[in-house]
Amino acid sequence: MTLSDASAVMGAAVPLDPALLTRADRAELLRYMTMMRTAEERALSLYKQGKVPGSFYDGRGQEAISVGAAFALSPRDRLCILHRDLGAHFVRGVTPDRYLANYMGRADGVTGGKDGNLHFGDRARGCVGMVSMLPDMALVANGMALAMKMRGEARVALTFFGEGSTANGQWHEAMNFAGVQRLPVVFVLENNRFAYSTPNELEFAADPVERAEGYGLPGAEVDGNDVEAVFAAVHAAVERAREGGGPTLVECQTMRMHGHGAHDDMGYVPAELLAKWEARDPIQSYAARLLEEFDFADEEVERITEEVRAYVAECAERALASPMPDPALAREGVFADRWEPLGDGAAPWSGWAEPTAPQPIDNRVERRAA
Ligand SMILES: Cc1ncc(C[n+]2csc(CCOP(=O)(O)OP(=O)(O)O)c2C)c(N)n1
Ligand SMILES: [Mg+2]
Repeated sequence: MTLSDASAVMGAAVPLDPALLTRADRAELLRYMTMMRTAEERALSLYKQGKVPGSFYDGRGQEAISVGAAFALSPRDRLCILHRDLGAHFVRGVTPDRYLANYMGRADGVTGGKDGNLHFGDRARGCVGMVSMLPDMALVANGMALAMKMRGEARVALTFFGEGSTANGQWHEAMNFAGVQRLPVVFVLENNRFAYSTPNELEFAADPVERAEGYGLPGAEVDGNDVEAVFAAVHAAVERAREGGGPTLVECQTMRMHGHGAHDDMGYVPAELLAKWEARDPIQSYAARLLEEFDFADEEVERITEEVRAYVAECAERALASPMPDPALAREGVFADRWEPLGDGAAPWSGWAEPTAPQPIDNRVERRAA
């Protein structure tokens, strides 16, 4: 089994049809990964300037996972996004100015200044606010998936979590319940080799993907630094869930290229390990692949990078100009005082068209002509 061959571990699942991603989609995949990297670099520099209260966390090296996975969903699907998955927020339509403003605790942040971190979800875009206790978002995703199943909707819930989360009891309950109920849920596991300073070999004796069978669901293992491999595996899992086939655990092998947070110098990570993964950088390797395999010109790739840099710089100016929140609003929105459905957002990714489906909601996506 090779790490990049999702179809090998997915058994009978659909291998990635290369035509499934258009040229425009491929440019978007690169754009979103670059946007995540650039926005996080900018946030880190704001943190170092003392403009971010508290601490700072990023997903450097893991951009292919959140972008590839979120790209495989359609607008009416639902997401539980965690602390290394900024790319998924961007794919759903959160903009870097709102992300940067959030980290600085400003009024225009996604939480309006209530959280100075990544513990947010943009409800309007179908994303649930992050639950910090790990991996409780898996239980939230199960709840949404159960509701979708009970209503007969062809929709899917997806949640991310790190490999450290798989050692917590809640994780076992989530897997078991999803398996028993055949829930339309996709579990995306980011194995970035560490939970804080604890390495894989001290985390588990059996890799989590090998446990999937014990819960009665398929496990897929993919190269988490290959955005198309992640897309392929998650797309197959999403289609399976949508058709009533139940949950899938997709383990993405990757590396956390920064410390747990900006306060962590990760002196415990062997230099050779970092060097090995640095050579497999998801953004650089995808840019090279676009040139070699998909007939992109150097200038096109450079233009994407330059456009993203300029856009993130503009967004940073807007975030810095955002005022501090009005203290009178501190207690508003803390508890729900009315029922509000999650929105479907205006997910701006190309290629995936929302079907004009009759009730019950059938969210199967159809390809637009390339
Ligand atoms: C139940 C619980 N215990 C401890 C923490 C503190 N904590 C936050 S992130 C983290 C490490 C999680 O590691 P992993 O799941 O591998 O995710 P990664 O940070 O590597 O992406 C811990 C222990 C928490 N959020 N929830
Ligand atoms: Mg981890």
